[in-house]
Amino acid sequence: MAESAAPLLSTLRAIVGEANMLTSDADVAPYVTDWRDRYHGHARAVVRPGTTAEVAAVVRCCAEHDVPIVPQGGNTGLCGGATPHESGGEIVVSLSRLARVRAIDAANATLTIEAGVPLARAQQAADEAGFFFPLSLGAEGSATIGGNLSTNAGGTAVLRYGNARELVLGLEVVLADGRIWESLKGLRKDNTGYDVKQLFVGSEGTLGIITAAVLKLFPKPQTSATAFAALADVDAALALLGLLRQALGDRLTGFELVSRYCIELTRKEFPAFADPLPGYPWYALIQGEDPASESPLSAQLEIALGAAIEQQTARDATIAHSTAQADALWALREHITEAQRRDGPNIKHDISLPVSRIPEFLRNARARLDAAFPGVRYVTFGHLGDGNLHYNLSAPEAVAPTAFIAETSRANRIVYDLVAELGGSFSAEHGIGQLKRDELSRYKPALEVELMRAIKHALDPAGLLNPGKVV
Ligand code: FAD
Ligand code: 2HG
Ligand code: ZN
Repeated sequence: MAESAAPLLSTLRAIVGEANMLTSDADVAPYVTDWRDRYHGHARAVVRPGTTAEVAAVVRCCAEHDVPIVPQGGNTGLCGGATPHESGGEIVVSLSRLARVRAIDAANATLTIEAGVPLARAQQAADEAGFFFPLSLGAEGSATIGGNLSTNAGGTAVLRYGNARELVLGLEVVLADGRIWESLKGLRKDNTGYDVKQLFVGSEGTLGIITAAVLKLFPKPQTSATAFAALADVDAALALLGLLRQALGDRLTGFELVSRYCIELTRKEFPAFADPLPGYPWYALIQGEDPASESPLSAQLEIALGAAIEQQTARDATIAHSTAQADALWALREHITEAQRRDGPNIKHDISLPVSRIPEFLRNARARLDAAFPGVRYVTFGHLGDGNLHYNLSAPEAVAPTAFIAETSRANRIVYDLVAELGGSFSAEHGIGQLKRDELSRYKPALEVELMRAIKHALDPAGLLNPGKVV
């Protein structure tokens, strides 16, 4: 480091104020461990700037002192991207105080919002203005817009609305040297060369710190329908997906796959949840939405599911008849991650495949993993409509979770080699962070990694933004 910590910390304190400069172990603790409790780091300090100008001043100060920075939003990321390293040399920059809704442009159907706003609050702001912001995920109460964009988050409505990348029209970003790049015009068309904002989306804090964004708004759904279907196998899930696409078109907004074991695990940890259709190996949670208020959506969904049962694509199905019933079905689905966390440390695989190859993947992966890890528990669920599975593995009952976790590389090789064979990706929506950095060099073409490094060097030549993450 170029200088001792004292002038650095006193300058940072002067920028953000005493109350927003955290240095004691107790104050810093929540910021140096990830949601899964998998990574434990240290930091010189956590700073919480309250404005873009303060973020810029913090970054400039760190650049002058040659001190690396870890940007952090809601700290719900699943790949360790927001956790500082063990060295303790980094400054965590928490964006949580950049939490203002700056503007809603109704005619342009856009929301300009600061990076630290939690996703649920952004949804609420859109709703209050008579619009809909469709990004939706289990951690939306804490995850922030800046984190969502930096990880290019997916979630449960990608089928209809796309990933975070598709929902952004403009960004304000603090660059590695502290300059502010402001492009918050909110244009739907702007063909003036490279689309620079998209470089920052999915870059996980390695190219710049997002301080604000212009987001696309959509008409508010006036009618919605939620159903839960029981399936004999995943081939049937694909057939049902095709059938519902035909029946509902782009009013089919979500199609989630859930295995029987996920339901059992979730009900073990949360016994109050009902078991909607016991006795089948697989389920699909189906969401339909229509901006029209007099929509035949529910009736059409019911007819389509009836036809699916008749032709034995689905074995059984239930349609929610109230918001409470719909919420209960979604709560069961959204608590799988927390249930698996409570059950013990596990190996996560957030994989992406052409939807058509998912049954083949599941058959082959199971055969290979059963042979390597007898008794391994498969916690398989995810966004089937997007070809995105959470193919998570929990330790066999007879094996201590820590011993199983020690086998992560062996399990990853089996899963990711097969994903690569089938033309898929080892990271669908959670990103790379620290967790999948080695996989990036292994599975991404060397030329592509070279291009990524060139971009990183161009935007952050000193390597001070979230070093050791992504690339
Ligand atoms: P953080 O965890 O704080 O940070 C994530 C990364 O972004 C880090 O690399 C960090 O350095 C960087 N970063 C954060 N803010 C900024 C910023 N302003 N500028 C630059 N870099 C920044 N993800 C999905 O995609 N789909 C899901 O369905 C989903 N469900 C989840 C359910 C649960 C229960 C949990 C715990 C997580 C889930 N996630 C999901 C993962 C997580 O919520 C998302 O990755 C989310 O987008 C992270 O937002 P965050 O604000 O918590 O980011
Ligand atoms: C989800 O879809 C999240 O619920 C979390 O992406 C997935 O727990 C996981 O692996
Ligand atoms: Zn997911």
